[in-house]
Amino acid sequence: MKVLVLGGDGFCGWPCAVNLADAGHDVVVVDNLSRRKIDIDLEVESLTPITSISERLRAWEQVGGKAMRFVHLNIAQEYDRLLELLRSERPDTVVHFAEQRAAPYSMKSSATKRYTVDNNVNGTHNLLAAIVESGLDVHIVHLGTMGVYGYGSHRGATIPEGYLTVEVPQADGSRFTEKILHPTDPGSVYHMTKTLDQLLFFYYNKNDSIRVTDLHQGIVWGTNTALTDRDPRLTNRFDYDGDYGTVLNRFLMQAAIGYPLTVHGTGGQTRAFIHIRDSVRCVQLALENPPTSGEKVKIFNQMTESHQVGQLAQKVANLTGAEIRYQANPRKEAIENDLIVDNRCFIELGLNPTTLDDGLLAEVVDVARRWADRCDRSRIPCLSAWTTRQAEALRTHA
Ligand code: NAD
Ligand code: USQ
Repeated sequence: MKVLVLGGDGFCGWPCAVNLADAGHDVVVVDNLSRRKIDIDLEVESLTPITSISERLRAWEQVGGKAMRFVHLNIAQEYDRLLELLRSERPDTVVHFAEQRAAPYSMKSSATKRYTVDNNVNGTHNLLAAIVESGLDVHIVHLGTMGVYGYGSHRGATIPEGYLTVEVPQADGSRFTEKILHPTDPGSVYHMTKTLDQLLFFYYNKNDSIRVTDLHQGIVWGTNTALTDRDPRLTNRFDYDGDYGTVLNRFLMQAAIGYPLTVHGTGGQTRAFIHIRDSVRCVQLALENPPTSGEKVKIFNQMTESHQVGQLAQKVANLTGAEIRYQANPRKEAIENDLIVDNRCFIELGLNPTTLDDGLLAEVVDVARRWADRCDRSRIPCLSAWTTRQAEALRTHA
């Protein structure tokens, strides 16, 4: 298949691109390198040293990988070039990772809120409009988030894969049942953009029969896959800072450098997780099992397990001897929540879930120890507060 990987230089996109090339697909990586520029603005770097995109692609060919091309393009701002790219490449599938993906970054200031909305919503909409204008039958595989369902109000119910069956009462007392998009409950401006993406897909699928698979992915942990491990120049990024680092990788990295594990609030927040190797595998499964013509948007819950943040910290502490430090929560989020998730679609397609075993956790600690001297400890605290109330709590408990 001919595949465009939008955001193919990023944490999830890069291992996905090499995996698809390795599986024999004809891959074009499309990225505006904005993630690398945000690192420069924030004065922080990936814990692992990452090479430039051209060096990555050269190294990939030198280790025998099927060649990939790179197109530097901003999908949110360069509509005409995006349309031209679709017309010239005529892809079977576009895998769409190209969004600003950090909740804390999206909540830093009104400038980062506006950037996140402009970038994510325009990017997704440009892609949909360009596919319609090109007249091509392209399958979009989009990386969405488990966060669209929200955390806190499920009251023990299992979260279905995208659609909820509801009963609607009528004036005469009768009821009819309907399958609707699961109600959304975003917890940050970033998560809100993903709920807007979901609506864009719903509309373009209904109006123009665009084929879409929307992957509601949990928090990705780990760093490399067998393919990015083939050569140091292929190494994947490892975000650890308070804006871009995600919880489990942060805990593992903090344990590696002897920094107390930063649990927000009580640690009662439950979240869904998936290892980077499974994330890559899921994207391939979604791409190779597209919706049929006229089928409604396929929604898969791309996660393999749920954990409470405090229990994760305890697990990492047991493994490494790290200290745990509970801190004021910079986020406005439920103190505690349950999370029961249906993920049958991927299991039925053959996913064999990688779960949180000690060996894999230790592997991440080893990577972090190896690059510990690249860590800037001053960038570890999460300082992006959701409201002035959280900002005040951070100041008082600092
Ligand atoms: P990332 O920031 O590492 O990668 C995103 C890539 O997209 C970057 O290389 C960036 O330069 C590029 N990009 C952003 N805006 C662009 C634009 N307008 N035009 C072209 N390129 C653009 O993020 P990631 O962790 O790889 O996440 C990828 C996708 O997966 C995101 O959409 C994110 O919401 C989703 N996701 C990530 C996680 C996670 O834990 N990392 C979990 C669930 C879902
Ligand atoms: N948390 C801590 N300590 C930390 C960092 C985070 O306790 O040092 C807590 C947060 O308060 C939150 C939870 O851990 O309750 C998860 O935070 P996170 O930063 O790991 O994840 P999140 O902000 O939800 O975002 C990440 C990705 C995003 C993706 C999302 C999937 O950055 O792109 O969409 O995970 S999900 O969480 O399933 O919505």
